[in-house]
Amino acid sequence: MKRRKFLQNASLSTLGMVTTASVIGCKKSTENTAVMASTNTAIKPIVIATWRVPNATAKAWEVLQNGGTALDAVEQGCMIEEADVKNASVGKGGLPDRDGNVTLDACIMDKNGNYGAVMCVQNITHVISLARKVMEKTPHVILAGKGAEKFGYEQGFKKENLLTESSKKAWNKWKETSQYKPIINIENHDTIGMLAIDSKGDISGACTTSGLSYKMAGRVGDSPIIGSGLFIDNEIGGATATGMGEEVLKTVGSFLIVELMRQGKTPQEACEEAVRRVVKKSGNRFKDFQVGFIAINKQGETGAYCIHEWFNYNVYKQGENNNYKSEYFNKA
Ligand code: SD4
Repeated sequence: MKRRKFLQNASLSTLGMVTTASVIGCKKSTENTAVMASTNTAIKPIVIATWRVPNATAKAWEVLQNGGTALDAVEQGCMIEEADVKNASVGKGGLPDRDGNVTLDACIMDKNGNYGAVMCVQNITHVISLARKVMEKTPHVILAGKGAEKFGYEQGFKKENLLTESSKKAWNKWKETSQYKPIINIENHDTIGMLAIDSKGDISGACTTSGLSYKMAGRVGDSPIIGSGLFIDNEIGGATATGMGEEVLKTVGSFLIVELMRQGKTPQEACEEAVRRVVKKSGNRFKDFQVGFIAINKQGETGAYCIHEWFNYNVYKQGENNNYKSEYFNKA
């Protein structure tokens, strides 16, 4: 029995070695080959994150270089943006809803497919860590609003006012017209979705945001929702989203990308297909909103695609932390 298992494993890994090269460039592959190709030529460790977030990817890289897990890396990387008051879309300093309340959404997924999320949380900066606590310390996967906040304080999180002077000023200015019109790429840096592969080849991901600025009170976007703002399958890869959450939710974009990669698409091809689905579903409305995806597969290949120009993303691999401009759909 033992020997048979050994032989099975041996033949699988041999097959993996043979197929790795072909799988990378191959459009169609079976589920098994995608899984088996995972361990040989993979680029690892590696971190990829939405927007220009070099400090966040550097932190995640540091964790990985020190032998840390992908889960620790994505959590600690995202915490950098949550604490940065200059990032108006994440954590402390995030722009508020219409009533002037900063409400945060976040989720995290580990290599075993475990998931934890919080949504509409006030007064706690590091909601990515709170999401991890939900995943690790509760029988649930999502906590919302007051319940999430209460759980946070029980877990030792500090109560903080997240509305900074400059966010308050921006909100007051917005109130002069109270016009609600999402603006494409309003920030140079934005919601952070991060994916990482550690030195063992395991994948995790995280996503954290203050959501759309001046949203209705209680509004939740894609970022904390499994399969929409983030999805990880350690056999295949991971994906995460930024932009108009309502549109990402309607296509369950991140799950779609991972499933497309399972069917043999590269991360780039999968991101492109997901954006095309979002666009198609929207009729002509896509002209007024942005959606961007990034993805990684088990080999450490990455992809990114968005609707409109100027979405960008950071990749830290082989000792280099670079920002790249994403390819985009709307060339009109
Ligand atoms: C949301 N997807 O709440 C987030 C917002 C975002 O870049 O990503 N902005 O809809």
